[in-house]
Amino acid sequence: VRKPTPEDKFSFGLWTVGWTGTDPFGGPSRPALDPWEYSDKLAELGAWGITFHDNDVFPFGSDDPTKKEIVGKLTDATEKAGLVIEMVTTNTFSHPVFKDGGLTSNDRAVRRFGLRKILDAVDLAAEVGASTFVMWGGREGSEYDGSKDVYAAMERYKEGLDTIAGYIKSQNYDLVIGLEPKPNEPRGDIFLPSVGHALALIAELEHGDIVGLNPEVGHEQMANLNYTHGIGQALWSGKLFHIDLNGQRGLKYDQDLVFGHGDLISAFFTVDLIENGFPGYPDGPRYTGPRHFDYKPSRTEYLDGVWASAAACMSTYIGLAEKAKAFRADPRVQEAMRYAGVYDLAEPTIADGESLEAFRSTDDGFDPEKTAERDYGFVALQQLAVEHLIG
Ligand code: GLT
Ligand code: MN
Ligand code: MN
Ligand code: MN
Repeated sequence: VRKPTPEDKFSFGLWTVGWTGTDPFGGPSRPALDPWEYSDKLAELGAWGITFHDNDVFPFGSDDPTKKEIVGKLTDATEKAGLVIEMVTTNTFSHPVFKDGGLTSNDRAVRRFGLRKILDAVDLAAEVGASTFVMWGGREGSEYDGSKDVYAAMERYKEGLDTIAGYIKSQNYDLVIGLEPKPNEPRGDIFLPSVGHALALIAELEHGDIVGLNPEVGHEQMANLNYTHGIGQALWSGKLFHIDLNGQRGLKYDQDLVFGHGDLISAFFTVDLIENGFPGYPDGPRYTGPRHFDYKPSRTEYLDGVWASAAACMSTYIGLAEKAKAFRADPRVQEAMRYAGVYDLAEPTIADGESLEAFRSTDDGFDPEKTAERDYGFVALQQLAVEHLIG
């Protein structure tokens, strides 16, 4: 597989390579570096951009001069390395003050503090030239149904999001918001557990036009959902603003594995959709944003393993993109797709200008028994994908 270049638009969260291995059962298994040490190394590996939470860069509670100094050091380093800071987000989950959430905490003083912290991070995002502002509400939720008024929580979520989106507009910031769904962990149940829930909340917002999604592979898979379908529907809704690529093996804790180290065939079709678009719509909607990795180098790895795992994310993506191109270009695949009716689904069911009356009374000799004998050949099509993948 070829080496990554900035044209690939690969980006990484500072918290990904920066994860020191701390988990609920043990402390760090490797040292924490300075933010610019991570960005320098990522640039060297061929990444195009980085992303971060406010507190990946400066500690919670830092005063303004401290923030300015540290952010300045980081932006100097990214400029020198030719890296883009494409996304910024807020940490409203680590400090215990957020143990019941930031925007939907039962404690109003916490909500007011959380919203101020998020607005500060919006200013920071604009200042460093980010184009997306991600919001993962990891602590928004509950363990016990009796502890949370869900109606009120949705009201407060909406109030918070509209305040933030309205502020972005009032400042003319070139920023959109990407909501990141997750079903659980760290809360027993997190609000906006899936792509669909987030889309439904966005539809209720006053400033929903600049609010979309940042779906993560593993988060949909933790809910036993299909990631490729999730981003497909988000694309159809015009709401796929950003993506978090990683790997997850089945219904367990959030593994944040290297992209492709979970469900490889699902990763193949994810890349196929991102790179090649919808088969029936050659000029249809495409995701053109960053290929952003949100993974964790396993706790067993020391620093060499950290860099190897970051390189692996990019290498896997490039390899799958090459395979997906070859898959779509293969005449056998095109024939199998035709046989399967994949392209036919793009044709409207009722013809243009056909009245409902005419439609309902048409007897075009349709024979359900005969048509039920149709062979779709989906298995053969899938086998061609597998052969491309392993071949
Ligand atoms: C945290 C979470 C990720 C989110 C990050 C953005 S923070 O690491 O597990 O999935 O994308 O807030
Ligand atoms: Mn995750
Ligand atoms: Mn995570
Ligand atoms: Mn994520």
